[in-house]
Amino acid sequence: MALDPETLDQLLDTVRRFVRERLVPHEAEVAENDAVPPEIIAEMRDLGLFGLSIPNAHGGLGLSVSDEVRIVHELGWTSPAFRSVFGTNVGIGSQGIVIDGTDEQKTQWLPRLASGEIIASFALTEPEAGSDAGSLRTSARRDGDEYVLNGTKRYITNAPHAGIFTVMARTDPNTPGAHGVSAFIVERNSPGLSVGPHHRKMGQQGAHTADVVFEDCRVPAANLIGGVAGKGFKTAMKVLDRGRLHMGAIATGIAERLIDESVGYASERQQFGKPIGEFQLVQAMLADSRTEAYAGRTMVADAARRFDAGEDIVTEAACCKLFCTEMAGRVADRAVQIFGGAGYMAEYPIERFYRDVRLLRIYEGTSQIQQIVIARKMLRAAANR
Ligand code: COS
Repeated sequence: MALDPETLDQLLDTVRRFVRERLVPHEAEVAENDAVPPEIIAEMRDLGLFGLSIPNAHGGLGLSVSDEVRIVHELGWTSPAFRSVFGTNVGIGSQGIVIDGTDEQKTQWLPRLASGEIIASFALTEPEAGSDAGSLRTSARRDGDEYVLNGTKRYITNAPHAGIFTVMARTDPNTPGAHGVSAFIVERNSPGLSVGPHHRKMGQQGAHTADVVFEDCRVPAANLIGGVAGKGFKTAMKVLDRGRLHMGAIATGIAERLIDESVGYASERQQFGKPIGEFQLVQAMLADSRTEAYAGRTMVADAARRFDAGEDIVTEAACCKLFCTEMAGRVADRAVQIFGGAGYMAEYPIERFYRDVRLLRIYEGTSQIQQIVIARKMLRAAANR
């Protein structure tokens, strides 16, 4: 459901001020300490950020995707580690339940995710199954009223903080590929579930990922998402489609911040007796970044509108993820170039953002996976003409 324009404007204004006044001043500290301060997380809860995409009926703000991407765009103005705190509750951790969960599952879990009482993580990737998600090996064997899970999930965002995991596991060992996979809600304190130490990463310090190990982990059969086995891969794909629009929005938001930093520096930094922004070669970099960020923002808004209208947006979501994350990489690279030596130094934020944006082209489906999704759809459509 879309908010009325006035309420949306108020929410956008509140989030914009929160980002610029509360989050930006903490960026360096979060990177240094590899942690978002608890009082900031409490403020995120109060603002309703954990429940942006969860329906009103279950305690969230119930934003349409068009509204969600505008809010997420604002959040892109600061370190992506902040968004990551509630990002899995808004996106991949909760949406499996929102899209395909039973009424009981929604009632049981969504209000607690919307309030931020618990964090949800999305557990698809495995040591041997990344881009080829359908080859996953984690098994879920039915045993009476329970399933018994065995396997390892890798690089799971927010795993160290999660209260529940949406876990994709193979319920039918005789069906290889996507069709033997089911999705489960697995509680953190389930016997047989353990979370490894959080990984050290290139960037995005303050956002945590870890491996999740299932050793004869018992899960009630009632926690099978949607109550029907064999649908988990499709649930995961639908979750990722929506997530790719969200990613497009965050990438364009970060690009806007980097452009703002670049323009500020180009206006002040003097060389050859004048601000470097007066040189056309620097202007070209600024203009290319502005043009590409505008293209990204516009395509995300268009795809979100189509999503809200009920159109099939698989191709458009992949286009947004592909273009916007690659674009953010180019904008970050130009920002380093405009800052010159200062762009390489840790005392300025550019160096940190440069490392942070590198992940955008990898997680929630690499650029190459987006290309495959787009091209396959084109070729299939051509074959059916
Ligand atoms: N929405 C709904 N259903 C979808 C879908 C989507 N976006 N994409 C695929 N499906 C369905 C297909 O229609 C097919 O069902 P039917 O056989 O009943 O028609 C089934 O799912 C299997 O699809 P497909 O044959 O395309 O599966 P593949 O194993 O070839 O894999 C890709 C497809 C590569 C697209 C998939 O594995 C993928 O997205 N990988 C990347 C995973 C990822 O993003 N990982 C990041 C980490 S998780 S944060």
